[in-house]
Amino acid sequence: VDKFPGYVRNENFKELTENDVTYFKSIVGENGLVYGNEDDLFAFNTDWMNKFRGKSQLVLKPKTTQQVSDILKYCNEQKLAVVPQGGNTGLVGGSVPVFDEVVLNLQGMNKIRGFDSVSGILTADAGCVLEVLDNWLAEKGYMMPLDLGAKGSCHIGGNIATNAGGLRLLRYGSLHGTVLGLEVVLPDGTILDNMSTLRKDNTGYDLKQLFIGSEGTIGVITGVSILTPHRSKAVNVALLGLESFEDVQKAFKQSRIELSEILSAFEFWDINALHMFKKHATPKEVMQSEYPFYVLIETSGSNKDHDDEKLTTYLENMMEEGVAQDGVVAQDESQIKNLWSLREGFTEALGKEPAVYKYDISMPVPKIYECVEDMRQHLKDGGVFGQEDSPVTDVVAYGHVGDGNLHLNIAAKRLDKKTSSLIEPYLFEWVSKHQGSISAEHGLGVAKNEFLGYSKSPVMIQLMKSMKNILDPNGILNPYKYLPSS
Ligand code: FAD
Ligand code: 2HG
Ligand code: ZN
Repeated sequence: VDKFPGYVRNENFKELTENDVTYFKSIVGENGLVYGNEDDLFAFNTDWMNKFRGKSQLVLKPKTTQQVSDILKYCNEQKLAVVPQGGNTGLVGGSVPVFDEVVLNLQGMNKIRGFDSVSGILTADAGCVLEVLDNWLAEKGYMMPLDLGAKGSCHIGGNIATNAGGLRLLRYGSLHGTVLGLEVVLPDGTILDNMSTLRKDNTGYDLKQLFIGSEGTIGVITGVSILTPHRSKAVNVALLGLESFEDVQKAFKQSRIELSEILSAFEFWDINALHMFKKHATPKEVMQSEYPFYVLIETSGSNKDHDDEKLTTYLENMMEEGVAQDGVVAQDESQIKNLWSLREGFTEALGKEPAVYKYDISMPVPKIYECVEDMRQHLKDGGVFGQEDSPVTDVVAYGHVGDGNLHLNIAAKRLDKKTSSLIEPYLFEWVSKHQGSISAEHGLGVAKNEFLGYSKSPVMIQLMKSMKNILDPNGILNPYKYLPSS
């Protein structure tokens, strides 16, 4: 399967030689690389969705910042293209090579560097797995400020490189706020030590911000300083069943008033998402009947009685006012886990479909479901959805309501040109018309880079290209991605 149709290898990049491999061995040692064996290389060449696959012959696994620096210095001099890779859970094809780029995988850089239990500031290597950090912090009464379904595999460096949002952004904010400092190796090998542990520092341009969400195109993140919140003593999770997206919005608006400071997540999914989950996994039954929409609400606070009372009153009000048709509160840890695993399980369930067109868009909250309904109708009108033999089998919606972030997933029997040309650029035009973003949290990679113009002006794109040229004049870092080719 040609996973990168239409791409042409940049002939300015050198092809890997035995001499190069010998040189890399002198940096990372025999055990610090994977070379030549297709089977061993497969997992590093293939993305999480099995949608994109490159042909790299070499994976390097440095253990120190100095090794990363030595590798990049050499690659830059030799014009060897490089793909930085974390846990390889990205959903836009950014973490795998397009052609024969060297994979620079950060999994060997997994040490916690320090923790200040007064301020809650954690410093760590970029290759630390998010869940490992979270479990480590749990013992100290703290938690990571972000959480996502891929926590067991994704790296904190990968999270920062993609500016991942996740399930609790509503409460703890974006990485642009919680990341206090970064250590980054620039494409020429220069180590940029910006590992600040200060909450406040208004001295000069805030350079670290440039690397948050830069998807490995201007530097390799090797170290992270991040502000972590206290782990809440009392956590509640409730599930609501609702009739309409109008009601989802009412429930959200009211949750901000009634649950206010203890609200830590407000997630939604539609009945199609539930059916998709049920098709590929067995959820623990939590509600007797099915509803067109579901909302998962999490509260996190310091006083269980206080939180219980608030949540119960909120749920009673929602039921009395007819906003929610049904509501349950998880009674223990395992029920909380079940509800979250249902919400976090849609991506994996969809991954079991023969093909999925995946979109991650943001827009004003009232527009979210209009977008889904419009797409369903558009695909029906286009003759690819709604009949027994249609290629599209379902249009599934879920997402982070609190962030105005919709995950629109179009399941299909196969990927075909007619369907994809009906979806793109139609969807991006729709999003742009409603002042939205074509990529809310997953980034651009190779899946969305050519459509950047729907979310950013020509002046902004030109400035981005100029910045890329300043930092990476040879264009060795993560080529063919992120910025539009023309
Ligand atoms: P990778 O996939 O390895 O890399 C992603 C990008 O970052 C690539 O461009 C890569 O080149 C670059 N990169 C990686 N590490 C570095 C580094 N150290 N320095 C420089 N560049 C680097 N995303 C969300 O925002 N919210 C979610 O809720 C969410 N849920 C997910 C659930 C599932 C089941 C899955 C599979 C993915 C989900 N994602 C989500 C997408 C994804 O962005 C995140 O999983 C994560 O942030 C990627 O981290 P990673 O370490 O796997 O990075
Ligand atoms: C989520 O919120 C992730 O579950 C993945 O961002 C979204 O599968 C998706 O499209
Ligand atoms: Zn998400």
